[in-house]
Amino acid sequence: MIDKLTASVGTALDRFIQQKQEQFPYATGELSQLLRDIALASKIINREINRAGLAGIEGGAGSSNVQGEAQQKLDMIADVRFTRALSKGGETCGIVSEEMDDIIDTGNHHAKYIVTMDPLDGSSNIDVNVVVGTIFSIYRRRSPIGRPPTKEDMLQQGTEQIAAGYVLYGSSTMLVYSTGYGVNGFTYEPSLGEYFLSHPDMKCNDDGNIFSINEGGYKTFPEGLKEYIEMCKEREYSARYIGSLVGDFHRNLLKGGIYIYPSTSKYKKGKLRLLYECNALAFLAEQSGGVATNGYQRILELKPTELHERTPLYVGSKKMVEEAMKCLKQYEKVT
Ligand code: P6P
Repeated sequence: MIDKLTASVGTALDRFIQQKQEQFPYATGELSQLLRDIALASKIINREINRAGLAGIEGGAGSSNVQGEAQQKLDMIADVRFTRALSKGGETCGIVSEEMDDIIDTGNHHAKYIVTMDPLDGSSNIDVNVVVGTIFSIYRRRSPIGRPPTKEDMLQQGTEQIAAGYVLYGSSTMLVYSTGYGVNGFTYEPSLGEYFLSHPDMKCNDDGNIFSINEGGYKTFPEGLKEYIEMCKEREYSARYIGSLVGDFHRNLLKGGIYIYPSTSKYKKGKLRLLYECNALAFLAEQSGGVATNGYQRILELKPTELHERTPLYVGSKKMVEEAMKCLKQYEKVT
């Protein structure tokens, strides 16, 4: 059993990745390089975001993605930056991105990994200077090495993830990721252009008193969910909703809490995407002691059938998610 690396706070990301790799005698370094490629792209995007107001790159790009959602200029910039970094890095044979309808073939057909990503989640918040994030998952390809990536490579359930993480472009920029041996958080020092370990071995509190949900859709919520929300209010929990998934998830990871995006009248299957939003956060939630479900089933065990399919998401502190599920189930029996 690989014991968790207890690297000291302040360890540079590069050193940390190297130390972790050395714990695996048969590691060939490809995953390490892929993580470095992601970190590099995030540094470039961080710079773009921080100057968005001055560089005329705020606002809509005048196009929409496969979901019919208006794309922001920075959505497209982030998509290009990540795709370019992963293609040039050589360790990824294919990418699924929220911003592109089909699989992106990087041309690296001898690479053994694929990446699913939301290059810039919550990008509409940039114009109002609110936190945004990048979300990514890494899987081993299933198709034979040497050929183009296939849909089968991409439609893997979340339990197959080799690694997953997010970048949070907030009051500070952080990279939080897991390779299946716990969750570690790194804070970016722009003057040095490097990430440093700031949050080793992150743990999600078993319980919490923060609930994150857009109650604008309350009228159309499942009845059991309404019951859970009323219970949170009875207990005078804090309602916190940034409208940026990575920001809400990160706060709940640090302080305890639950984030819910249920099925609504507008999004029957929920708004969030399974392949490049929910699976990654579910992986991190479980790796830090939390829980992630669609209200009934473990997110990581959902079998994807479409690249851009959506799912309801209940994620965060174990006791809070389990209590919400109990309300959903109890109410279901009644109706
Ligand atoms: P609503 C951003 O568009 C996003 O995908 C998540 O980051 C965020 O949590 C959610 O949608 C916000 O959606 O319907 O509350 O505006």
